[in-house]
Amino acid sequence: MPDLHLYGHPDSGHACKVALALSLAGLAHQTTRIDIWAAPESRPPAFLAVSPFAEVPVLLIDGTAVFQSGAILMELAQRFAVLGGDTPEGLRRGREILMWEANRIGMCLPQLKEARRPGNGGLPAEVIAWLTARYEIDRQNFDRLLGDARFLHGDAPGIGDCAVWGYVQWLEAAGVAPSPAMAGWRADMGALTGMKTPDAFFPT
Ligand SMILES: N[C@@H](CCC(=O)N[C@@H](CS)C(=O)NCC(=O)O)C(=O)O
Repeated sequence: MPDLHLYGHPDSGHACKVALALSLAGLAHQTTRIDIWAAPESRPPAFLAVSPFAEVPVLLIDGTAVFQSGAILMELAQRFAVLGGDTPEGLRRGREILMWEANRIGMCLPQLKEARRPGNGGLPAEVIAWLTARYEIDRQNFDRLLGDARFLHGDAPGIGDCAVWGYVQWLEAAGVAPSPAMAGWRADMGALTGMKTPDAFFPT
């Protein structure tokens, strides 16, 4: 079993995606919490040496660094044949959901959440309205992607579910609401063995 070491922070939905995948797949790993609110240059040298943009998440696999949450999820699915990675169809589904999430949900919910963080200067009202309108389209499309299934990968969760969970776990903090189907999916995700709070994923 390779040595796995995840750098992340509980406020990072991108890091939570990877922590959730490791947990659901039962892959033993170490974590190091990186203070993403501190100046990048003040972060630990060992982390700065492996993270090209000083961002989390980074996963070390036997000392080899992989960055970008979607790339890490694909690496885990393929290398360990987990979370959809055990079949060509599951891998394809994972790639499709990951690309969609990164281009859509990942381009509005993080910004909406950050705009409402206490102490943040916020964003102009018209920017909030534009991001919210984008999210509302994403919510409709989530419902289409889920269809009648329990998870985005079907009967069991896959890397696509982990990717979407990253920021959909925080809809209320972003000032938006789930569709009924999305609310049901969140409840099912929340009940999974292996689901944890962000703080539990990245203990101090
Ligand atoms: N596209 C990247 C996004 C990574 C990212 O934006 N990480 C943020 C936290 S969510 C970060 O490390 N911010 C600290 C900084 O930029 O200094 C991914 O999918 O991993």
